Amino acid sequence: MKLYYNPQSRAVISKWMLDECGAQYEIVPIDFTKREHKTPEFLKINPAGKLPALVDGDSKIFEGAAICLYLGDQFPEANLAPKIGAAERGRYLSLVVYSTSQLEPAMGDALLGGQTATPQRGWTDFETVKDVIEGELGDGPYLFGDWFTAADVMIGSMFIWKRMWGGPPDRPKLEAYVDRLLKRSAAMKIGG
Ligand SMILES: N[C@@H](CCC(=O)N[C@@H](CS)C(=O)NCC(=O)O)C(=O)O
Repeated sequence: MKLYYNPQSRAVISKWMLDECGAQYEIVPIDFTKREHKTPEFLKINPAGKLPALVDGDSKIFEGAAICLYLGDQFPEANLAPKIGAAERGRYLSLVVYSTSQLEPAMGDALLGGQTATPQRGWTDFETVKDVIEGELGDGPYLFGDWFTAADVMIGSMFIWKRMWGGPPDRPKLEAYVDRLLKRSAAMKIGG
């Protein structure tokens, strides 16, 4: 497997997932300043010209959520994803997709200053998203109780990123979740 990577990009999330899977992989460094992510060769891997991107044999996967879902299924021995047919599968897929479709843009609006949420826009405001995540976390320690899954990689990475970005402390339950995630030996490292 090849992970197209820049340490200052969302590719750090895919790297975290690869490490949790115990995967053997090669890092292909991408220099944004040289626009290596816009070359014709790279656009054949990710037509959107963005990181992360993963190549596994003949499979080319882009979008961080898709990469996480793909790896969760490719490494069943890592036990990071409910199997097809399992009762938890639907909620698992929902949480992974939610991470980039609602959590990430809502967090972006809150931290970077965005438009006011409208019901038609597709994602809500950050406080509502936090209500949802807190509810899904329940008593934890992870989104599926004691079971750490790729949903924790995708949802948790957003809150880890927020802490490292230097945002104000969040709700205690979410900060405690970040503390737990960062104690994992494979935990995401930004800039590493
Ligand atoms: N929704 C995409 C977002 C990808 C994305 O925006 N990546 C940024 C780096 S974090 C990028 O490659 N930016 C360079 C550019 O768009 O030119 C995902 O989750 O994979």
